[in-house]
Amino acid sequence: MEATTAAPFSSCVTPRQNLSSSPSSLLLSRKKLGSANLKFKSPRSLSVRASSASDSVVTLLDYGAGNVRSIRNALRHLGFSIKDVKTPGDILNADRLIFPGVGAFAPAMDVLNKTGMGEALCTYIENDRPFLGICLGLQLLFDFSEENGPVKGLGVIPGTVGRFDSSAGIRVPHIGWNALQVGKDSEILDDVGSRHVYFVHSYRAIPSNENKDWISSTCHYGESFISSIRKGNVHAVQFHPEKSGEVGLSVLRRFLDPKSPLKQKPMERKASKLAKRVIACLDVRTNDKGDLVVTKGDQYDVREQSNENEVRNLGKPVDLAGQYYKDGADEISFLNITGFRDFPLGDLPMIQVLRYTSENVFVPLTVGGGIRDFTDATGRYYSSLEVAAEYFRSGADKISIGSDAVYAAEEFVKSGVKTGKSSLEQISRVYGNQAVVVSIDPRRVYVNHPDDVPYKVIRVTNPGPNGEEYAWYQCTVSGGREGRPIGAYELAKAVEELGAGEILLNCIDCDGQGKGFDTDLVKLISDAVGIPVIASSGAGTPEHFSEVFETTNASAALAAGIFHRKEVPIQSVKEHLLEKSIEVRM
Ligand code: 1PR
Repeated sequence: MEATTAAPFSSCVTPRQNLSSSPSSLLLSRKKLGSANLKFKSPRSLSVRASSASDSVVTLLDYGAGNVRSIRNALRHLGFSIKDVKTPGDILNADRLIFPGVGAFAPAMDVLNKTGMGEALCTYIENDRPFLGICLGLQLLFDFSEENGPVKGLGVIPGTVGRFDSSAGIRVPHIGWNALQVGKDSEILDDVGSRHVYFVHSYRAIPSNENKDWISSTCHYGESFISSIRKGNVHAVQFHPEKSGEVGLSVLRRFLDPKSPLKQKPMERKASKLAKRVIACLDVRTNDKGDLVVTKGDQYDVREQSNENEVRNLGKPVDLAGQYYKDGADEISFLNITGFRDFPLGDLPMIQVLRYTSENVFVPLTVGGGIRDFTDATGRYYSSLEVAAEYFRSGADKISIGSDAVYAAEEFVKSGVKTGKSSLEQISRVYGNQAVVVSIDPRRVYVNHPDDVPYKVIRVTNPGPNGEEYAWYQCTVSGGREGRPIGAYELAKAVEELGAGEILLNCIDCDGQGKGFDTDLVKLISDAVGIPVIASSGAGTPEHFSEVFETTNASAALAAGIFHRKEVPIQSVKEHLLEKSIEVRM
């Protein structure tokens, strides 16, 4: 059967570039194909899988807009070597091409148009060559995107990419593990079955009559959106296979080697919706001997109560992260807890930790600590963007900002003006808000009356030491050392405005206590903002996780001590949540 693309390829047409290498003889160049109303080649007619000599090479289109380290690591992990696209000819000559689009739609299209890569991509796809687009690499195939637009896309698939509608009561960005409704002969999704895969995006392609022939799966988040397309050898997915654990790796494997056997056993439980995430957090710092260790505080005090008063050492960061990945953590966070005083780019071991971890851990990695503008001892100035860029290059999927976000929020609350200059705003603008977490370190302050302070005050479930019925949550900086004149509520609302995509909500009072999350605080913040909130601090039992999910709108819950001390395995937490009918990824 010959399928026809309903839309002409007009938006593919860019000023013709000189292709530095000639197309393979098996490829029809766009010029030869000529007409705008091109017929899509039948799936098998031009299907040419790589010969055995090049079977282990995959061509990667990385136009330099962000972190594609994760996909590189996943491909290497699967035994493939990577050939980078340097010229449009490299696209035309590829045996199989992966396009992990990163960044925003408009700048990506700009690069594709200016370099001639867009046209080469269209030709490659028209010729039904093996192609896998990921995330933005799916969206760019459509006619238009509303992201800072409308902006014209490649026009391979008819339809539009638009922002999720948060007025429908959903949190945007869509972050986390969601279920697919897999349609016809998806091939690369054969192993996904009823499992969750990892999404992180604010824009989505909308299913329509015009593009229904392309759709191989949809996902539900407030509404149905296109989670993957397939026509012949051309595939694209909105989720991140390189961040979807073993299931995601099998999606990549099935694309690279369609004959590879199915690996996943059938699931007992069917994934049906966005899962609540369970996150393992590693507070990392150098101990007095100079080793980088995972440590853990009691209310942020990470030193042992012994004569030596040494930094508590709970293990090696890379080993522990690897273990938590195997145990089923949905995400792993590294917090460089002395980053506020030491310059993180001077902390090469931390960068190495990230690099090594990302080679074997295929769930999202967040790293925080010390993200701010900095001038080193030699007078060299580093912008916070450079610090974040180095973290992203080293394998982070998201960065988390603590102290610097407090200063930015204070300024914004005072002036009502967005300067665009804060680290939060700059990083969010360049990498997208889904890549920016704000970590809040609040401390509970009891008051007798709601009017006692100019901050949001709530009635607390458990009264204070002197019977106080109210409290506000004071934000701190420098690892809890300094209280600031802003509450967690005011901060959360401000950082959402400034471009945060997610909030990591700690609580100094509960940290390391094992008595449960501060559900008053988590409820306050998760009801105040429209971005996902991660509840943190105080987990001691699996029941604490179900409690926080049942009583608040938290999207994820994070713990440290109970996992490090092996008191509660991650799997026990998840099994308990399932028993309570709370959807989790298994
Ligand atoms: O201010 O941008 O340099 O970021 C510093 C980062 O380091 C912040 O995210 C801050 O939360 C973190 N941090 C600084 N000092 C400490 C400390 O403990 N002395 N750790 C610290 C914060 C809190 C949680 C912890 C949970 C769960 N750690 O992340 O993992 O409370 O613990 P639990 O399950 O054992 O109760 P910047």
